[in-house]
Amino acid sequence: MKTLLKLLAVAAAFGMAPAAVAAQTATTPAAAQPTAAPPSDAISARSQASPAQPEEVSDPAIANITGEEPSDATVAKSTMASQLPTPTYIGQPNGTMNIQDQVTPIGREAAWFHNVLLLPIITIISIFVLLLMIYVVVRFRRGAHPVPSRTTHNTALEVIWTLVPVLILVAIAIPSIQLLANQYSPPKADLTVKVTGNQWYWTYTYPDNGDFEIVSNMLSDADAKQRGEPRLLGVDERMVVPVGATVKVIVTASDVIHSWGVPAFWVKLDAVPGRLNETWFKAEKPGLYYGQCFELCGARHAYMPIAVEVVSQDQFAAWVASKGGTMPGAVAPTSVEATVNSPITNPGAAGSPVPTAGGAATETSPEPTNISAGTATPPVSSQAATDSRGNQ
Ligand SMILES: [Cu+2]
Repeated sequence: MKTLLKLLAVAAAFGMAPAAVAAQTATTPAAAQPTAAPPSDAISARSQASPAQPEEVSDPAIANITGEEPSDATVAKSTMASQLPTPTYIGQPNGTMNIQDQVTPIGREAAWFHNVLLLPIITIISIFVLLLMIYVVVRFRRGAHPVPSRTTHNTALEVIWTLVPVLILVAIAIPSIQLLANQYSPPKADLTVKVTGNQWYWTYTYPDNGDFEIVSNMLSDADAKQRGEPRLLGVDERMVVPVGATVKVIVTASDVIHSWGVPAFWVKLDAVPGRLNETWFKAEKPGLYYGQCFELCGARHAYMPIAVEVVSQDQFAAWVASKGGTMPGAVAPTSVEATVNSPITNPGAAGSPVPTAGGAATETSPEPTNISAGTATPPVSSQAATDSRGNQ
């Protein structure tokens, strides 16, 4: 028995632990990072038949991740208050160690994978190895155990320490590969948004809705405070999408590599100049969701936040009309133009149709007062020069 314990201890310290850790590192990044390759139609069709992780499994696991709904006061002065109802839910870092509450099917599946499977396995293995090492150090120190054992083989033990890591790997691999397959298998897109990273702001183009473009700059501290938005996360023009719609996101950049991501959607994708990367999300909860540029892209990398507002279909149609766009297959209501103002940050552009020519993009550029009061206010001419449509 002593021999068995000794061998088990040595095996755990030098054999099983690295194997298990390797399993984590081998599977986690692949599962966590949606990548760029466009899925084939065949895979898409299959994905619709096989839904993601069941909600009843994942919901309890993530129900207590954040638990903090923002107070009404926080969002009372929302940027979009003039035309869209105040967001009732805000996805943003909340100061806890856990990942944000997930509002997409993929996000819930991935959060379940992380919280229910990976984290317990990592914890159990780490504690097990730690205890074994403490035991070995104490029990077999020279003073207590002067004559070492010369045992070299134990068939049963060798079978065990081979099988257990294999089973652990299989238990991780099956949901991991399923998650990866689901990420690569988006349902048919209801809406396409092209996201372009620029130094240091984002532009969003809606090719399905008249190809209008909005320029999204971070709010200055003063503006953010005035509107009740979080510092360094609030923007003057949010990306707006309808709730429950499958949104295809085409991500690119005009200058250097950026990375567009919204943690609450479990979406993050590099924005590479000259390349169109694709991802998708399906937000199932109306609200306002914040993200950041996730790639070190220059001096103001930290000051190009992302804000996505998820609204009802009607509100989305009204917002599209306010930007001069059209809904596919529908005539934009003309009355909206009179009643719907552009977000309060950009009243000058309200109601004016977005020009289609790339060179005229200066008309849609934000007013200078909308941009943070820092020294790095991007000149209007540079925004026109980096118009995403000019790169196509
Ligand atoms: Cu960036």
